[in-house]
Amino acid sequence: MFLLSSLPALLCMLIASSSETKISEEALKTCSAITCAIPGRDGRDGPKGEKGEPGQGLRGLQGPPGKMGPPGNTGAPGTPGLKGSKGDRGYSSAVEIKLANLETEMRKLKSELDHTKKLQAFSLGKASGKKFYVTNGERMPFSKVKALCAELQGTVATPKNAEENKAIQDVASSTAFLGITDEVTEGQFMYVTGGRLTYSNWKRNEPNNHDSAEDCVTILEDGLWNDISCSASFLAVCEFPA
Ligand code: FUC
Ligand code: CA
Repeated sequence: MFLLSSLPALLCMLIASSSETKISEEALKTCSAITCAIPGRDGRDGPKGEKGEPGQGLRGLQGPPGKMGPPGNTGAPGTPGLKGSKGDRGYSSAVEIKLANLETEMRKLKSELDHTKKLQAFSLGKASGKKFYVTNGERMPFSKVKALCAELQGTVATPKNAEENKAIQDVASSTAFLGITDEVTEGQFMYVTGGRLTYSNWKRNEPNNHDSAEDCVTILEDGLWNDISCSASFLAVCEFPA
């Protein structure tokens, strides 16, 4: 009696439990015909479990490298590098060749000028480190003498001591103008290049400002000085620096 009545229920339970989550329609048909205990719906998901221990299985092989990432931002400039070694001379440009030729030519001209100056100094009896005096042998008023000497980049001969006075006397074959006047203040002789006299070699009773018209100075053949009219004509002697 027990076996007969309990068998369908047992079957029903077995069928119903054969599917874990869903009860098959077959089971429901069977169950509807008999007294059957059907399981309730599944409960809600429980909370997430803690992370498990790493697995014991073999690790897979390393995969291929990933794609290259985008380029990064430009970095700050680095410190300057060391100075490089000197380069070779390279080829001269046409301009450099011309410059080199000009420099060679200039050296030659300088050397020739040096030689010419030595010859000139010798011919003029010019001593080393001493001023020298040159005349063209012409007579002219004082204003013309000044202009001529300036044109030659010199000044009118002006003795500052006995030695220079003698040198001018030797160059001058006749009375010559000196670079001295009292044109600014009567009786106060000055160098035309500026400044009061520091040396004089006046002839006796000179300067006398004869006829109140003598503002210029001449060196006579004996080397003595006489004041004279600037508009009279006398030898032009120019002076050049040592
Ligand atoms: C003397 C000089 C004058 C002028 C006259 C002829 O009186 O002082 O400068 O030479 O002679
Ligand atoms: Ca005089």
